[in-house]
Amino acid sequence: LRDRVPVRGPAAATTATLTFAEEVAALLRDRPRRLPAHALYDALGSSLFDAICHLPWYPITRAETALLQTHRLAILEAAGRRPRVVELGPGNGEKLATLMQDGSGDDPAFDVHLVDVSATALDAASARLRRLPGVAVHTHVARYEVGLREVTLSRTAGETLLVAFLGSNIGNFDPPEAAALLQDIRGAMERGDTLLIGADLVKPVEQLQAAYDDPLGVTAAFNCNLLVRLNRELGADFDLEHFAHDARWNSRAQRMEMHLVSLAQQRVHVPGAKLVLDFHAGETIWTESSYKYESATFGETLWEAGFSTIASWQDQDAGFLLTLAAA
Ligand code: AVI
Repeated sequence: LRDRVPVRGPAAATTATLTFAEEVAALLRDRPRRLPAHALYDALGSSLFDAICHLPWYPITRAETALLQTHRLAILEAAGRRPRVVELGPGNGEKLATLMQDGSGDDPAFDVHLVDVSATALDAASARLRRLPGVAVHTHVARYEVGLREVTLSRTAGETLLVAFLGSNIGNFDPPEAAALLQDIRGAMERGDTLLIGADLVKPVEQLQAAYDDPLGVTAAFNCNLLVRLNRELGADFDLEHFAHDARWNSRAQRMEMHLVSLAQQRVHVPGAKLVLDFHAGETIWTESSYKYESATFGETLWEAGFSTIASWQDQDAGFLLTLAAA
């Protein structure tokens, strides 16, 4: 999610040309006001996201890990047994570790490439994966499509590629951006390569609401930490007592939205972005979108980008779909 700027929602990532301060300035001036979703993942934000993944109300990670555990051999078999593995946005590396868990023995090492714009995220994931026997880890601090191209440039003849795009990361892109990203990924792959992709599905609103506004307040902290980050990095004076986490289901767009709501009329200074902001009570800063897919049509989304589904596995309780598709 940290590598493209969605069309209308909160920017999922920085562009190559804008500095963080410039990007924040442009998005906070916009109406509705926005902040870049990739900025959620500083060191504290990444730890809070890890905590979210353990919450009983956030089933995505558990469901995906269980599906990977159950189907790992089928996935690796279809991917060519010893594929070169690329993960886009690896998080803490746990999901890929589930897939690669026994790379030991006399077989050649699994070559694993991790791509993310955040060096901090890559450090955590590579440390975890390097502990596995028979796994050689390479990191690429780059936007997804750039890192993927780097990986494909060093491919050896006959080697197949397995691209992993897990954890519903696709959901953090607006549909046109998601389509363009999938096409970019397909463009970097060759026939015989495979894509392993997770997608969170539309489900009852109460479940979504609990997942994005959990009773422990961890997701609220994850969202509000964006303001802590702006205070630290851009010298802003956001008063955390005067903003609140707000998670809403947008049924027309089929997405959960995270916002930060101003609880009062107030003025905030962000000197690092040369901004003075006047908020009225109830005004929001839109920080993230999480699109939810329909299992019946996700295959079509992949097909339109040039992939054909090999197999898909669904966790019915969690409403989560893991799909293996051929390039
Ligand atoms: C990383 N991404 C798939 C998460 C999601 O569900 O959209 C980020 C998240 N936001 C709130 N909770 C988790």
